[in-house]
Order: sequence, then C-alpha cells, then structure tokens
Amino acid sequence: MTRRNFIKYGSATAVSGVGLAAVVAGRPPNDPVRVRAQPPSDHAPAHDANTTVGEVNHAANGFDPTKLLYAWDYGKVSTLPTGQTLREYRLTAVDKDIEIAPGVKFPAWTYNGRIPGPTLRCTEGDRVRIHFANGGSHPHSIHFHGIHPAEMDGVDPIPVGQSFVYEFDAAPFGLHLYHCHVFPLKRHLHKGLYGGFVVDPKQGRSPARELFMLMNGFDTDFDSENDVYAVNTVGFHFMHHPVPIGLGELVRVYLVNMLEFDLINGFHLHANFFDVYRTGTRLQTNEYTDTIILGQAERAILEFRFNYPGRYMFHAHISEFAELGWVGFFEVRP
Ligand SMILES: [Cu+2]
Repeated sequence: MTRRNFIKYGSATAVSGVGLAAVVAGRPPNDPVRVRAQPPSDHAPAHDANTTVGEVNHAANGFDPTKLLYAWDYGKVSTLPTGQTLREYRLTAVDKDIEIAPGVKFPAWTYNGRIPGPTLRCTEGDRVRIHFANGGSHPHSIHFHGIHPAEMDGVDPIPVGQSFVYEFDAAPFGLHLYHCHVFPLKRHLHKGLYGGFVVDPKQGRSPARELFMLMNGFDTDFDSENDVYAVNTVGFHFMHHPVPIGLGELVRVYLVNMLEFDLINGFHLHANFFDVYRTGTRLQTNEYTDTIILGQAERAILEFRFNYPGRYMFHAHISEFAELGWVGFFEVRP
C-alpha cells in the first residue's frame, strides 16, 4: 500500500487524524491499512474534517511549532578588536524521538534536540562562529548556504564525539538555511538535521510581524515517501493553533522548504495576495501572487496584510501535502 493509495483509501472511508496516526505509526510497507474505530470524543470537529485529534507533547519534544515562528537566535554577541560584531552559536547533533503528529513518534536526528534546529539570525557582515559538537550516533556536519571559504563549507563529516568550529562573515543578506551534508544526504536531511539562517540587510527591513515557517515532512515507514507534512514539524499544528495577526498589520513570513523525497513544495494564502522576495536577497519585489512553488532548499520572504478580520487558511496547494498535515490558519483579529 503506497502513500497515494492510502490517501485515496483514507478519504473514501473518512479516516480522521487518529486513523492517520494509527496507520502511519510503525506500519511496515505493504501492510494492509487498519482503520481503528474512533472512540467518542469532545473534539468533534476532527470527525468532520481531515485533521488530527489531540495534541503532541511539546514539552517532551522540547519545542512548540508556534513558538518556533518567533524563536530567532541572535547568538552570544561580542565585538572583535576590529569592531566587527561577533555572534557565537552552539549546535549539538543529538538523536531524539520527536512526536510529529499526536501519537506518531519519529526517530529523528536533530540539532539541539529540535526540528528545525535553531533559527540563526545575524546582520550582513557580522562574523558568525558556530561551535558544532556531534553527540549523535553517526558522522554529521553543518553546511551553510551563503558565501564563505571552502574549509567552512561543512562537507567534511565530523565523527561521533568530535567537534568543529565553523566561522565566516555573513553574506549575502537574505533567507538561507543550514543542514548536515553527510552521505547519504537524503537520509541525513530527512531525519531532521536542518534549520533556518537569516542574514538581515544592514539597513534592516520595515517593522512587521515576522514569522519563521519551515516546510518539512516525515517518512514514518521508511519507504522513501513522506507520510506527514508540516510547517515547523508537527502536522496540522496550525489548524488547531491559528497564527494570530493584527488587522492591517504587515506580516513577513520567512518561508523555507526543507522537504525531502518530493521535488516541490509550496505555499498558498487564502483570500489575499503577497509580495515575494525570492531568497530574500533583494529589497525589491517583482512578484505579487497568492501561490508560490519552492524546490528543495529554496526559500522566499512573503509580505502581506489582511484588511478583513477572520480565519484564513494557508497550505500547500499540492493537495496531497495539505491533506497529510501541511495546512493551517491565520487568525486576523481586529
Ligand atoms: Cu548527518
């Protein structure tokens, strides 16, 4: 039974989230799908909608997808003798079970015990120094997107128990990312070793509600197809926890695609349009749309305002991804 057959089967039999959780957790490939009977629940809406019921244990996960929207890590800041700003970060690779949908645990490889890893943020021209320690069970590294010398490119595996210091001047400004670059790449990335890397322009950007959204997915039965899709790791999280935004407020989404196995991902906003700044490397926009497609590791900054209060969906316009978790709401409050 492939994921695509499962989706067809699931929609035909109105499988709700608990069914999804029961089916994807630990199911070996080619096993017949077993649909668990649904106990009566107070969370009635889940039985009319394709979503999960219950809540993942955010405390045990060590992060909450909502808090990750705002969790910028500016590092430990000091000034070099040259006057240049130095920002230091500590990243440790650790193996950890992460609950990616209620009742569905994934044996992840993480930076600092979370997926995505810390969202590193600095200003163009800052010196960044990343102290990396490999506390995992396999060789890992950190490969940064950006401009830097070859020896800082993170393609050499750091053995288990060893450490390495990556150091370079942050450039260019924009929305970047980092990830492990040890082979097999697909495996090391999909297991969770990635995070956002925001380099602000020296002149800054206009004030806005800034949200970090990293699109990812998880192959829970190891057949090289994703079974759960998400923004910030937990499927359907923003359906149950809409993102609050103010009426007329400028919203700036830092959108990163770290999805493995599927060649494209995307973002669609309901009842509105947004300006697109591809890779965030130019301050002028040349795209005004309501849907964008991003390939693996592509990213974009999106800006928009809502002028009517209410709840508005955002999701992958690839319907399959949306139905498996990549869907959420903005809640526009007057
Ligand atoms: Cu790795």
